[in-house]
Amino acid sequence: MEKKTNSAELRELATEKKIKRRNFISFATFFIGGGAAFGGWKWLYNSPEETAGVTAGARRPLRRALNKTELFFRRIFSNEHEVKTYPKERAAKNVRVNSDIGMNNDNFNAEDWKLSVVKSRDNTLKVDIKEIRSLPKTEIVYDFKCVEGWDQIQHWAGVRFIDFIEHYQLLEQAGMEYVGMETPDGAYYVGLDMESALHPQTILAYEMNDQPITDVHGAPLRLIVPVKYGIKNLKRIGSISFSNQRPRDYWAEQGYDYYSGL
Ligand SMILES: Nc1nc2c(c(=O)[nH]1)N[C@H]1C(S)=C(S)[C@@H](COP(=O)(O)O)O[C@H]1N2
Ligand SMILES: [Mo]
Repeated sequence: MEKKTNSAELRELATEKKIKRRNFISFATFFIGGGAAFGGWKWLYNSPEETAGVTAGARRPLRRALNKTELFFRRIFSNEHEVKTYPKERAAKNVRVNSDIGMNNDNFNAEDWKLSVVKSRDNTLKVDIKEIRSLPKTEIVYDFKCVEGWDQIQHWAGVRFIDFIEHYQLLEQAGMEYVGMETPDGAYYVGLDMESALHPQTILAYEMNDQPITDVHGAPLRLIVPVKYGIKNLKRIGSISFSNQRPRDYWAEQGYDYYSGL
């Protein structure tokens, strides 16, 4: 009887100790873990901002993580991945007009517009719209998506960027990592990774619904890059350049994702 009580007591004591130990462990975990989280946050908070400008000054380690996921997605959505296309009848007749940055320049004259293709620092190719229209034409009907939350099935036609590259023998330039495009006045500008620029569905478009592109939609030539959100689809292209550094990008400077892929 005594013995039983003793052993029962012992067991009780042992359980109590276990509970205490557990409590200790969970408290310790809480404090150490919490401390680590706080330390981690402070580390992130105190780590240097990357150079402001191109990516709106995200903390460097965060940007590294973002760049890693970006690379991951770039591999998945390689050029074998094509966006869904639709029959022409599905295309919107009233095509939505969004923003018009870089398109209110009174000095702009569509008649003497020429596309500047910067081949190197002192070699810029000038191409007029007639010449661009004489290149092989590609059409696409797909769901255009804006980050603001709307989408619309639209019909565009023009020359595939990859065909343009081949025609003007810009393969050396296409070996670089990025393409930059800007409006003639330089007020709107985008940077594109080369994979997306050379994607088989990426076109320099001069027609919408079988008609020359209207002013508000980016006459005489705009970018249609279906693997990206609308923000990257620059209207009224003035110049195209190539580089291994990220070209400046209007919305990335405001904090939007540089890649902006779909
Ligand atoms: N030059 C220029 N291109 C631009 C823009 C702009 O403001 N200026 N807005 C972009 C955005 S946010 C979208 S959604 C599409 C809209 O094209 P749309 O007006 O033909 O619908 O153009 C893109 N290209
Ligand atoms: Mo947009």
